[in-house]
Amino acid sequence: MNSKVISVILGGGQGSRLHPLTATRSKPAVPIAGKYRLVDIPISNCLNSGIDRIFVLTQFNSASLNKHIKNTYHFNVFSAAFVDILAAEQTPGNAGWFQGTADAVRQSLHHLAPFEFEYVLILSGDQLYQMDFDDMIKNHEAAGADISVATIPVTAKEVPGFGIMKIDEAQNITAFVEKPKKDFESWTSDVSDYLKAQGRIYQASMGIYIFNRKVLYDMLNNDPHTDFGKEIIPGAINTHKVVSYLYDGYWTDIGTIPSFFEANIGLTDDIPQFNLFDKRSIFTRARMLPPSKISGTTLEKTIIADGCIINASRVERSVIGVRTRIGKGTTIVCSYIMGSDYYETLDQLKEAGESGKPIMGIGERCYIKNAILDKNCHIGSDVRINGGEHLADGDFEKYVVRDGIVVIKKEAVLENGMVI
Ligand code: ADQ
Ligand code: ADP
Repeated sequence: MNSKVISVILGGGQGSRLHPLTATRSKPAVPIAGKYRLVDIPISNCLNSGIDRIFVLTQFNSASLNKHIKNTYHFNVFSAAFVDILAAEQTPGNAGWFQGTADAVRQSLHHLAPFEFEYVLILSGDQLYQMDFDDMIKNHEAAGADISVATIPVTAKEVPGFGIMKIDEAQNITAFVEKPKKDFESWTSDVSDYLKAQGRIYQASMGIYIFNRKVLYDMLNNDPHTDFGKEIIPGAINTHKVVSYLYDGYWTDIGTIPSFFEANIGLTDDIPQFNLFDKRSIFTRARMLPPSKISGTTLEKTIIADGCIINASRVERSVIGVRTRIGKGTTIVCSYIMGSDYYETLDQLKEAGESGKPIMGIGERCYIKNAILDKNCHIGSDVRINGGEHLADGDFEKYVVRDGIVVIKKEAVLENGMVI
């Protein structure tokens, strides 16, 4: 295990871009890929890279995040490993929430101080990728860097969403601008013909940083700025050796509803860009669920988690999460069904059948397309959810529409025959 590095995962600000999935939970606890939670991705990358001392910073402390971390990442008495959640807290010296990414790390420095380490690895909590941080650390050491920034080539269309940089031949970052909205043509970099052909001619920050311990403490204690991308990194290139670590694997942001949706549905591709079937495990809670039971269903490019009971007619290009029940005659296309936190008992199911109240899961003869169903939804029979570009964005009592994707809120009850 790497005794030189402590990792800090930025678990999220208010998470408003993932609303309503973050209405009752903090962003790191949002379920992804049918059985994981967002925070499992950066934590697994750390563990697979030999980094086993991890802090997760979050703006609010949710029961589901605490429970997930507590039940998943337990280490034995012979190891110094830990995954600790640090929620924004009021202290005598600080009355409020984290003001930004750097401020969140600044307020957490006193929790890191007692430990022995040389580097702090700072990660975002809302990205999907598999990366060997050990290689980035070696690059950092070989370059004699004070700070390293992981870098990926992007297209002009993507530029306004990223910190864009100029790099010299020795991989030093010589200029950095955060999310330029226009007039960024002069920020192109020299890239390979392969990348040029894809239009990926700008070098972007992935929001993944390594700081030398003293550099981080000095900068955050002496610089009042609150954000890494806007202030700390652009300022540091004039005063420190800031080096780029070029990354060429799959990496995507999952911080918005459309990108979160695409990332989940992308897992159903023949050869997904993010490979769950890899010798590097993605860790998550071991739930001891029964195997899924499927009857009369045509399945096409679909991922099904444990503990489901599926009697649908057809499920296509979808991700079906833990404990999902789907009734007969139902069709699901291009959707992410998160599943349920628990099973209803046979008595509850019988009672629901008699009263006509939809049971937890999805009823019979439904049609669901371009949708995300949060956990514990009760979708009645003959319900039609037809997401797509024809739907305008909006926030309703039981669901939200974002870029044509219908997001059914957690615990929502959709009565028989409801049409969206
Ligand atoms: P963004 O991702 O847009 O850009 P930001 O919104 O600051 O930057 O979020 C970075 C990460 O920190 C996210 O995971 C976010 O949820 C989390 N975060 C934000 N505020 C937080 C807070 N107060 N407390 C805890 N966590 C918080 C950054 C860089 C760009 C870079 C992109 C790559 O600023 O330069 O290109 O990441 O995605
Ligand atoms: P997951 O499998 O998603 O990690 P859990 O199995 O831990 O989730 O359950 C998630 C939440 O559901 C927990 O807060 C748990 O207390 C709650 N839960 C479990 N059983 C029931 C139930 N019968 N009724 C209501 N909530 C329940």
